[in-house]
Amino acid sequence: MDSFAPTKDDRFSFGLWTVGNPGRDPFGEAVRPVQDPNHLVRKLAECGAWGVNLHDNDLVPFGASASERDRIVGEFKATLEDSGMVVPMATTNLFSHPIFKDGGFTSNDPKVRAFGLQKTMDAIDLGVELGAKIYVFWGGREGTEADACRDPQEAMKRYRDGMNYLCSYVKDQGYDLKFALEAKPNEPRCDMYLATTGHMLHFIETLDHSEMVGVNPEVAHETMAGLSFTHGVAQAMEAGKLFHIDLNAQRIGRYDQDLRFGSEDLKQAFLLVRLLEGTSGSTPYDGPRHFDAHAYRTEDMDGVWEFAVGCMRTYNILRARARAFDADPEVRALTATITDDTLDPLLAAGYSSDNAAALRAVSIDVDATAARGLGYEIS
Ligand code: GCO
Ligand code: MN
Ligand code: MN
Repeated sequence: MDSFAPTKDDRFSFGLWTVGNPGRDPFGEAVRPVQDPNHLVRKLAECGAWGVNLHDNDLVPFGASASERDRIVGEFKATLEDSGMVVPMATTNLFSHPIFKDGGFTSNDPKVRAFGLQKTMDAIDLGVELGAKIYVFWGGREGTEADACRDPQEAMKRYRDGMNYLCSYVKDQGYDLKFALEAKPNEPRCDMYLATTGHMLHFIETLDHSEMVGVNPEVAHETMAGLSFTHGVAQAMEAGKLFHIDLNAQRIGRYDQDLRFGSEDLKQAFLLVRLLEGTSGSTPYDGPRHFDAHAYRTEDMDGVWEFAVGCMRTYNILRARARAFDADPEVRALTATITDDTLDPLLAAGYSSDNAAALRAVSIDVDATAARGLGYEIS
């Protein structure tokens, strides 16, 4: 019995575009055949996954007729039912079709912006029909190469108008759906707007219905920018804005590698799982554990399923390690809160002129405090 084998209780999900990725890259053709979405769902269920996520066109081809759409969706719903799988998240492909070559919501052309909204409203209807509660926005083409083509301030306004429009659409339909915005610094554009989770967190606060909008941070994207993913996720959690997460692996300073979770920078992966699981005592993340990763291009479909199980097992192994770490008496002693009977109440009371006078009157032994070793180096 493999105690790290994934189960539905772990709430692991994969995008259809992840395990279905045929391995095409800018330099080479597909190395694996295109997969039927229904087959992918059944295989994911066998592997121990709980959910499957999709872009509109991962399931319904671009330009499909209404009757074709309904037939495809009907068959997919039957497959979900049979395999006991759910669709926790859905999203729109606003990057593949040439019409989006210079952006969807931020394009200079009102026809493109209008088409982006039309396509997204249809895709929201599809996601809700399949049971999705979270709707992701990754602005794959929202950015520039020729940066003088538009005032980046105007781009922010258009992005905001698009989000406000779609929030109102969801409310008007009475859908139980939240939005999660996914940042990326570059690729496929030279520079993308709203480049990091931090940018997103501020942007969200400028929206009309900010309460229904959070973030979908991705390991690879913050790491591309050389940032601490764990810190970005922690800030989102503390703000109550971690609605979804894209787990994978990445080396700093490269193209978006979307590698198997835990296959690079194990320490960051460990710290991330520790944070999400709240093993140090903080409030855990309660959303889906979603993998937005691709199997190496060296693999056939057997390798893809090994990769999928590997993502989930790695998470479960790291969760066990995080629990053990935070239960370790040595770790507990090192991370225990330092208490001070005089200073704690004074700091907690916040500012008033009396409190400030009392605080200033406390004599702190600066040299002794600075000289104390913290003991983080353990051999
Ligand atoms: C990428 C992105 C995408 C999005 C997906 C869902 O860099 O390719 O991470 O995979 O996550 O489009 O919005
Ligand atoms: Mn990515
Ligand atoms: Mn992603």
